[in-house]
Amino acid sequence: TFLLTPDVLRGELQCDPKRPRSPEGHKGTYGHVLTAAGSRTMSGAGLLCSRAALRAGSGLVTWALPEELLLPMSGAAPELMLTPVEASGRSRGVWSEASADKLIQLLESRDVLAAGPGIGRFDGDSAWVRRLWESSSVPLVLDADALNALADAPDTGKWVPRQHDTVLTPHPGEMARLAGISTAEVQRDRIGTAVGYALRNRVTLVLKGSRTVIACPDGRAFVNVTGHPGMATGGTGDVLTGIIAGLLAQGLSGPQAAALGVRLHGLAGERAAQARGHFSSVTAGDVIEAL
Ligand code: NPW
Ligand code: AMP
Ligand code: MG
Repeated sequence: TFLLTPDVLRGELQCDPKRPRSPEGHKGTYGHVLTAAGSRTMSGAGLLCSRAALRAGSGLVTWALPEELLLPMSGAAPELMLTPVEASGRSRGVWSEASADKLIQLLESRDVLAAGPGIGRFDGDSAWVRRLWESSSVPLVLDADALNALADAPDTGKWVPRQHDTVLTPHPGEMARLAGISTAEVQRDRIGTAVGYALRNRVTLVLKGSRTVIACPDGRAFVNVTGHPGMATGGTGDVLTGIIAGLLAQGLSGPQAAALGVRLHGLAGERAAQARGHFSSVTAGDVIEAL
């Protein structure tokens, strides 16, 4: 277990926090993120996640959202491309199991999928997440409702193992659902819980909260020291998901993107607090702007 300092990022994780860009690079060089996020009552989660992926440096970002949100969200961030996923009839404005097929098809020309923020719960959602887990051949970041679906899914041990990086970003409540223990038990042993889950499931596990833990599939753990309690505000987790996806799109590995993303997210929160004058006033949108 390491404290996550710039030296540890460079040495242990072989990740240069000031990664240079090639002068020859173009938007295709820096990856294309697909975000699957937002629903009728939580469109903001999708917008924050998608904008954060752009701000983290991804060349292109396409936001997949329920068809009902397409018009209301067009123009909300002109840099984003929007693509509707099927959500018709009774379930307009929300996600359905059929959305997974559309996402798999969209991933044929995208480099990373970030799924979960603001999606909500729906019937059959564990089948949806299994389809993404087994059939997407790109790095995956799962957060929020994608994690709740994963927690509900039966027989995850029998799923086809993923050949690409998988990053899970639970807060302690989501971690408790994933591990089948209480939130208090998670908080009593944050490092042990995160490392145990990462090792058993061969994923990078980001256990959020004060002193976020990044646990790698090889058993190493990193403890972040940036950020502040002002970041305990709606939408900051959705922003982190977008940042990690944006870094994966630029070629970082799961552990590198998770560790650098968590550190930068906290530093951006600190800058936003300076700009606002008090940390209690920081909002998730401020964190994106401070990046
Ligand atoms: P308690 O109460 O302490 O037992 P949920 P959510 C726990 C979307 N959003 N330390 C805590 O449990 C998300 O993306 C949309 C300890 C808490 O009550 C999701 O899709 C927004 N415990 C959806 O909302 C902005 C902690 O977990 C419970 C903890 C639901 O996500 C907001 C809450 O977890 C939001 O991002 C900590 N640090 N953190 C938008 N603008 O569209 C959490 N807990 O039930 O999973 O609800 O996180 O609000
Ligand atoms: P979520 O609960 O998914 O919205 O994520 C909340 C984000 O804010 C995560 O990145 C947490 O690590 C961060 N956060 C929440 N509370 C604190 C805290 N007390 N100190 C530092 N960061 C926090
Ligand atoms: Mg969240």
